[in-house]
Amino acid sequence: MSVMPFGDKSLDLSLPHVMGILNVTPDSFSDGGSFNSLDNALQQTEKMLQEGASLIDVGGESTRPGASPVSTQQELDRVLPVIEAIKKRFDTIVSVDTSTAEVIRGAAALGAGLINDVRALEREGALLAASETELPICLMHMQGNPESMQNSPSYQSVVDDVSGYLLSRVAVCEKLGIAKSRLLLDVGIGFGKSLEHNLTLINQMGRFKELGFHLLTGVSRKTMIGDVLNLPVSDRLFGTMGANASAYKSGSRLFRVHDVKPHVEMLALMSRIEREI
Ligand code: 7PJ
Repeated sequence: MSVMPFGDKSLDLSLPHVMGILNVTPDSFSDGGSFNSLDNALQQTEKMLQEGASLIDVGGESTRPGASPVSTQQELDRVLPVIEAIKKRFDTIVSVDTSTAEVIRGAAALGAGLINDVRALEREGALLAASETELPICLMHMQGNPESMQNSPSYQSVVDDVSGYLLSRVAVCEKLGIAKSRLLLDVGIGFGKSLEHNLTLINQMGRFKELGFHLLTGVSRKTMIGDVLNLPVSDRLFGTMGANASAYKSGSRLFRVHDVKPHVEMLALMSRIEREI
């Protein structure tokens, strides 16, 4: 057992868990913003929970390659009503996919259970805001920023560079009194990485597990799947599952996905088989 608190609930992270993606952006790349009304967001949440999601990840800032920044007010207006409605209606863990201090504070006040930050709390004020919530935090690696990160990503050694960065963010968190036990790590598939970088990071995910943190993987429908299979976003489920299965075998236990049911079933088998051996 490896139970981690997520706000008013907790998860046993010796078992795999699926985090369902709920984009509340009008321009999100793979679901085109079709869930950007409150009703649609709640319907999608209900479906993902019925399919076995353990958490719902609510994000109001598109971080797809080339995306333009969103104002704090816009992000607050998109995200907070959805979090409030989900917490009112469903008994689940809401994760907030944000880098913005005001959104972190607002989400925590409404009962969010996880801060998921693709900028690893580097944005002004985010570190302090996150520390004050006492919630768990997922620190993700990104090289550059969404506007330009795919232009020419380069590393000395992608595994060493990403793990060095994540450990440096862990150290900064610890300085502010954030206990290591509150932190999850994510290599940041697709965030300033070539196809080779992404493949290496998944191949070497065990190296990140050795750092002693729980790992989250976000590869759902991403460009790397399309690059390997030469398939559009709409046809990337099976490839996504292959990448997530590989990450599971290397120790990742949280999977941020669009397609909940196939992942819940795949991971149930992988986990069961692992325990029977
Ligand atoms: C990730 C994320 C990811 C974590 C996004 C997309 C882009 N959060 N938020 N990890 N990706 N922790 O879904 O394509 O990989 S947004």
